[in-house]
Amino acid sequence: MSLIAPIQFNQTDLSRFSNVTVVGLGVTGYSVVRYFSSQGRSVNVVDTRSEPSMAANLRADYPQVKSYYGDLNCEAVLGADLLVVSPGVSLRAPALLAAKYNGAVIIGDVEIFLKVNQAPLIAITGSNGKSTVTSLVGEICRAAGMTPLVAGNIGKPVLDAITDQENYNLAVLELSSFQLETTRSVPAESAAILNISEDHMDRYDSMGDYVLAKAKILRGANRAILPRHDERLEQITNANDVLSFGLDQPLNGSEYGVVREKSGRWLMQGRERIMKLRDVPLTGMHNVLNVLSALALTDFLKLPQGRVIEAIKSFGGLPHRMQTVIKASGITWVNDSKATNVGATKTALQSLEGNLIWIAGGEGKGADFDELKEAVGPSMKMAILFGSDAKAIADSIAELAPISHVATMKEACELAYKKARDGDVVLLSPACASFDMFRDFEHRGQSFVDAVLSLVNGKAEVEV
Ligand code: UMA
Ligand code: ADP
Repeated sequence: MSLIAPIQFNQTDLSRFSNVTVVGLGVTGYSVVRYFSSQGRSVNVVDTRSEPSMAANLRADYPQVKSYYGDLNCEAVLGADLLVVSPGVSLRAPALLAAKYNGAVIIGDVEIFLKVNQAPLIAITGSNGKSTVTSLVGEICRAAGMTPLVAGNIGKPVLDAITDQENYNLAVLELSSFQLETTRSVPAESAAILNISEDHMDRYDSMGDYVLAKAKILRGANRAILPRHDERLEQITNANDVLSFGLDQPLNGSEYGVVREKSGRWLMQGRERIMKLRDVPLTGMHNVLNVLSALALTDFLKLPQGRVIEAIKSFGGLPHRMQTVIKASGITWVNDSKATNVGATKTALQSLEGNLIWIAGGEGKGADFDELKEAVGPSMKMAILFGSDAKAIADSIAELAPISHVATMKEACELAYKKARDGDVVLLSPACASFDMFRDFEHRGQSFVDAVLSLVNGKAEVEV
């Protein structure tokens, strides 16, 4: 059975459903409960954990909501006519398949949002760069005087904006492949697939399934924003317009790119210069691609260009993405904890100069770490590995760099501190999810920052 099974739900009116069950009680599930409750509707909640993260909030704020914890295989799922499923829950869970067989409709929070949202929509997906581009688009629109809602996979559940009656005149949504699985189509003014590289292979049968989930973002879009020269993506859109971005020269007004002139490199739309590349404050050419895609995504709004450029110039990026923590004794410590897949780490390794000590590992989500080989060169002094897939990474790069295994982030940083010399870069870019050792990527990044600052500021003792 395909994971990307068509969703049967095609009515604006949710009132035809009398038995609504919210599956998963994280931030999404809780926001769905809030939304239905604000409409005077009752729902049930199910979760496989015995004490889900929002259970205490539910008990305090919605004591009337019936909860079923520990197993999805319960009457609330099997007897439901509408299941609103959180992105982290696989649609292949046997209880969900059984409910679907019994006739239940399965949707996600984004599908509900899209039915009630009145504002123009910009939608963004991709394997990497989603949060960076989503935030930048938000900043550009804000600088141009708009009031954007920035929500979705970036961390703010979309329905909260409706429940809280937020005032916005543009919705900028980051959408994950999981969220797109439970969404029928996305009526966006412009929708981007930033890039595709392997991720979440523990949830998809193949890259084809993953690409298809991502491609849903183009279904219903007026304009598709796509990377140039990606054959997989070029053929899957039927949007009215396609704008492309890439690091090569753009040939016409629907292409964004880079041109080298005597005065330096310029970001261009067709033959029109937009801004000098050196005025982009973010490091790495992947971030130039991110800026170009943000320009393409906002093209339809025809915003004042001066404001747009100012917003880009003052965008410092998000924490935990190639963030310099400190430069001390000639050593640069970089936190790239958000690199939760091989593609992001490959980009990080390729964009840094100088000798490198690389800290990586975690839960690999079924990834093929051989992909990293081409990014591991002679400048890598050592790789320090931890977490459940440390051995798999070590197996892939064994002949390319010296490897040390450690048990904790503190040990990793202490070892890097001992080995690093003037001019070296110490990079945390795990290529893995964090949940085997940390709450989330922020917790992992903060553990790195704390350990580094403690070592550099002399608070921690290390035998050198
Ligand atoms: N759960 C089950 N059964 C399962 C799996 C999960 O009951 O088989 C329960 C868990 O016990 C937990 C709840 O579901 O109580 C968690 O739900 P969730 O995993 O959907 O997480 P939320 O807290 O609702 O956060 C989700 C996104 N999480 C995932 O997609 C895994 C957040 O993206 C997103 O910010 C948030 O909605 C708001 O839209 C996080 C993420 O890691 C950052 N996304 C992935 C990524 O970026 O790679 C896709
Ligand atoms: P996402 O929301 O898709 O996870 P982020 O903007 O949070 O994307 O960045 C996640 C990781 O991907 C970081 O390590 C970052 O340095 C890297 N990254 C950002 N943009 C790109 C890109 N265009 N191509 C490859 N890697 C990228």
